Amino acid sequence: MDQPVLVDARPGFRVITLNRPQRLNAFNEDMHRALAAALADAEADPACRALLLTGAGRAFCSGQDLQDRLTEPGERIVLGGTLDKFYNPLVCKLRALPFPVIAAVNGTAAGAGANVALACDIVLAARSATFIQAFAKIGLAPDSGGSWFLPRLVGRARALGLMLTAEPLPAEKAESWGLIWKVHDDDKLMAEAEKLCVHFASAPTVGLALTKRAFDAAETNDLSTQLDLERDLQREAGATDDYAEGVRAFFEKRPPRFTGKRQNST
Ligand code: T3D
Repeated sequence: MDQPVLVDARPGFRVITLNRPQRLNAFNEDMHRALAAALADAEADPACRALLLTGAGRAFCSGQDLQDRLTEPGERIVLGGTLDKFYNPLVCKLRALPFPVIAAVNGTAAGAGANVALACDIVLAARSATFIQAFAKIGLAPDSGGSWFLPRLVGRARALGLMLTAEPLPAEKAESWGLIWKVHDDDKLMAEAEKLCVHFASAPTVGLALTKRAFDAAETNDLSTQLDLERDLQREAGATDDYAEGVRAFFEKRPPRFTGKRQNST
């Protein structure tokens, strides 16, 4: 049987591919478990300094596998358990990983699939890709962070429009609305995403992880709390070998050699 998730360990980063193309990479429990294991494995590897998440075939991910939600007439299903067990921890993990996570949205990203992409730090999309908040089409409310990410990224009017109509948002519009970072031609997407990972594989990883933490905390902090946090995070960043190397390299007029080490050597 095909693996629901493929992992390719490259020098300094990993490529994780959702691999249920016959269902447009819809999430079932096997794929959730495999993805959680792949993320834990990447996090535990000190050599992993970036992660690329993409989908096999023509889609990124079509959200929950609806085959697992088909009921007999009159039968009702209790939702929420899968969110507690899988989707919510997945979104939190993607945000908390101590290195940049890049989504390469190679095709349709629908329902939870769209919101898992938006939970990544940098979202790149193929020109032909679309983002669909598909929940309204089947009588559901948003999940996997959609009601949190969308209004923050594109404002309430556009967010609610997307949610209530479930209209597909083409990648180019997603880019111009500020939902995602960049669009690339379909045949260039993976090369561009990998180029970014190669860049992050020699970046000052701890500083980038602290940057993620600052941005996450800023969602709820007031300015003075955030200023205090920035001070504390800067203290941590300043204690890294990479900061010392960055300053030395600046004065020696050469490119820095960042190790990304999560613990400094002194
Ligand atoms: O625990 C919980 O359940 C709560 C959590 C909910 C999280 C969610 O994600 S809810 C939202 C679930 N997702 C959707 O509602 C999207 C369903 N899919 C679509 O609307 C369309 O497939 C797309 C817009 C994504 C793509 O359309 P199109 O025309 O390009 O492809 P298609 O022909 O509809 O799909 C191709 C095949 O994939 C098809 O199978 P077939 O007919 O060739 O055998 C289709 O059934 C299958 N497929 C697509 N999405 C899903 C799926 N199979 C199962 N689950 C899917 N989500």
